[in-house]
Amino acid sequence: MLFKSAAALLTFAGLVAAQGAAPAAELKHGFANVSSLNGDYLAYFTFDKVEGGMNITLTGLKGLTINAAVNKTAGYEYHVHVTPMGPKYGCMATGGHLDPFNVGPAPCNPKNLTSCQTGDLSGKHGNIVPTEDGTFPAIQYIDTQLSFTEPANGPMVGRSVVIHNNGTRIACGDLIVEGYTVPGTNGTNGTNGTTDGTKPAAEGTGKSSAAKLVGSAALTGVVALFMMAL
Ligand SMILES: *[C@@H]1O[C@H](CO)[C@@H](O)[C@H](O)[C@H]1NC(C)=O
Ligand SMILES: *[C@@H]1O[C@H](CO)[C@@H](O)[C@H](O)[C@H]1NC(C)=O
Ligand SMILES: *[C@@H]1O[C@H](CO)[C@@H](O)[C@H](O)[C@H]1NC(C)=O
Ligand SMILES: *[C@@H]1O[C@H](CO)[C@@H](O)[C@H](O)[C@H]1NC(C)=O
Ligand SMILES: *[C@@H]1O[C@H](CO)[C@@H](O)[C@H](O)[C@H]1NC(C)=O
Ligand SMILES: *[C@@H]1O[C@H](CO)[C@@H](O)[C@H](O)[C@H]1NC(C)=O
Ligand SMILES: *[C@@H]1O[C@H](CO)[C@@H](O)[C@H](O)[C@H]1NC(C)=O
Ligand SMILES: *[C@@H]1O[C@H](CO)[C@@H](O)[C@H](O)[C@H]1NC(C)=O
Ligand SMILES: [Cu+2]
Repeated sequence: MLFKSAAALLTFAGLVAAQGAAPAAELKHGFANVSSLNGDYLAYFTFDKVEGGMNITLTGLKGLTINAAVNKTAGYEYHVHVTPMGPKYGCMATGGHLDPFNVGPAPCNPKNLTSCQTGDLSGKHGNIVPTEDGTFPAIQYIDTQLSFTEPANGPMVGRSVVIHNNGTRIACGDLIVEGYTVPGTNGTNGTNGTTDGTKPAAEGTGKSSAAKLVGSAALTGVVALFMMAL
């Protein structure tokens, strides 16, 4: 009798654990439609999970001309920033660079990824440098550090992408990952750069607040499952 109920309990616990551990749909695709307040600057990013990392493309560039660049040799920098913009606050609300390994703002050496903040895409793969005639080479590469699920304290869900001109944030957009809802947004997808993105800002190092929220949301889910089961 005792054994029976213990076995039943174990089976039950296993079932609950299996349900609790069952992941939502696998996160495979994301995008960020990046723009400035007035739409003068546009860029479309896609992020696809592939073998060995994240396949990133950058297309549809508009307005990021060589003449508009403060440093015409350097062009434009861009990064994954820690937080989404939210409905009102624009590029200034995006925090610093995604940096789960606490690398800090020292220059990134692309030949030594340990020296690079995970979100420092232009540091690792090169800036956006327009050609003299105002066109852009299509940008596509595989980043080996970015992941929708790793590391646990700083995956790239619930983030944003920001383009800078000599440091100044000029355009941004929330990073929307299909199958993932940013905690606290009640199922909405956030916004693109529809608010002021023109003010300069110091770059900080970004640690994940979203990851904590994800963690507590997952915990809430497990607790809810237990409560439902009991
Ligand atoms: C930004 O969002 C607005 C409102 O949702 C939409 O009309 C516009 O097309 C978006 N812009 C880009 C560049 O995605
Ligand atoms: C993002 O941009 C793509 C490419 O222009 C467009 O097809 C899509 O509707 C946009 N999505 C949102 C949410 O603005
Ligand atoms: C990455 O994306 C590009 C552009 O869509 C595509 O041509 C390429 O095959 C992709 N690479 C992998 C490994 O899926
Ligand atoms: C402009 O960018 C180039 C290439 O990144 C750099 O070597 C140079 O120091 C920059 N110029 C200024 C004035 O910051
Ligand atoms: C790579 O960068 C890290 C962090 O800046 C540094 O500690 C390490 O010495 C570098 N490795 C090489 C081979 O340069
Ligand atoms: C460009 O950035 C450099 C380095 O941060 C800064 O010293 C310089 O004043 C900036 N130039 C302009 C025109 O803002
Ligand atoms: C969340 O969305 C649901 C369904 O659209 C709505 O009924 C509810 O009021 C929303 N809650 C908040 C806090 O916005
Ligand atoms: C969020 O964006 C994704 C990708 O475009 C879309 O599939 C999903 O329906 C959107 N969800 C909401 C609540 O707008
Ligand atoms: Cu940035």
